[in-house]
Amino acid sequence: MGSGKCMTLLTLLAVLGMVMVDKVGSQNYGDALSKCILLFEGQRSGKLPSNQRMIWRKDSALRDGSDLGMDLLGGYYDAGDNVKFNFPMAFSTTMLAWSVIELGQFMGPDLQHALDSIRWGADYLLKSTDLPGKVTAAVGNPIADHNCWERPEDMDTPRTSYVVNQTHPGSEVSAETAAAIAASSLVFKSAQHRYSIQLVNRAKEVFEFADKFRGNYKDSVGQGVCPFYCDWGSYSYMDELIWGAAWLFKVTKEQKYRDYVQNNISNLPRRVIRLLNGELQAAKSFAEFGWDAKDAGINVLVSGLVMNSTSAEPYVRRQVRLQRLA
Ligand SMILES: *[C@@H]1O[C@H](CO)[C@@H](O)[C@H](O)[C@H]1NC(C)=O
Ligand SMILES: *[C@@H]1O[C@H](CO)[C@@H](O)[C@H](O)[C@H]1NC(C)=O
Ligand SMILES: CC(=O)N[C@H]1CO[C@H](CO)[C@@H](O)[C@@H]1O
Repeated sequence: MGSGKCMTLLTLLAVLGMVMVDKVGSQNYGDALSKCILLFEGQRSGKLPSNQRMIWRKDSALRDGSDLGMDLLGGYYDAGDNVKFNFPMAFSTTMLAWSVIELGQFMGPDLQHALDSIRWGADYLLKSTDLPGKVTAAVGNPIADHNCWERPEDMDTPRTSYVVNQTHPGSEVSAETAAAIAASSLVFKSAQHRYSIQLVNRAKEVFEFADKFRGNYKDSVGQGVCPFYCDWGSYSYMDELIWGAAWLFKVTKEQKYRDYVQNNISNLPRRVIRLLNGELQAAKSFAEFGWDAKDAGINVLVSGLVMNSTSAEPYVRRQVRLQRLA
């Protein structure tokens, strides 16, 4: 693929961008939220269903996973690129599921589309964890992919599969995948009971793998995910493990998951480390919530679970230094 085609696309987008800036004036948040859910259909990878609303999108990446003898069709492309990064994809699925659990009753006709989006993510995450002791971390060589901007229907860059396992673990991607699958099981609990049970059972297995074989996936699959979606820092996966346990407690009510949250929450690193302008920088994580920092999300989720309990509260605490007054 020559750079000429890429340049033309960029120019076209720049022009479109200028036209659009002109139109931003009305503030129809309902419409914006509907389009946020529609966006997930535009990002779909694999074989598209007949009720696909963005009809200019076609089937793509139909051999994903074949390099490892796996079926990894489906899921979502990351952003403007055609890589499937499982870590942020799982986090998006968790958040879609949490939104439907809390606010689905207010979503009107978009509820069904939101459910379809969760199912599209959950189905792929089930495939990603189909082999015991392995969790898919990404599909598509990111360097080759980022070097040329092609539409997924035409792409000819290597669709390498990156997988973590027992000797090359990845607790952040595995625990977030467990969280996403657990949260999705709650969404489908009454309408699709058997699917929901399948999801709960898988979430438990994946969480156990994440906890038992600890490590950062950047040390296992390296350039398959880094520097794009690395979770930097030592024990940077601890927040995903606690977040995963909190979701499993919400879904199963099993005491061992609550104990896990309670016993491990004080071990959370209090800083997130990021790559900013080519340099690693530390920031406080207490009030943050995003794909690589779960602290504030853990507190909101856990507060709903322990509201009426009298035992010690399993919250992430702001770091307070006690000083002895002279
Ligand atoms: C885990 O993955 C690594 C690297 O991909 C591979 O070399 C190793 O053999 C795998 N281990 C197991 C137990 O599958
Ligand atoms: C806490 O107690 C209130 C009042 O009895 C109840 O409505 C609410 O559902 C309880 N919350 C939880 C998380 O158990
Ligand atoms: C690292 C760590 O402290 N892990 C502990 C988390 O909590 C469980 C009990 O719920 C312990 O078994 C782990 O050792």
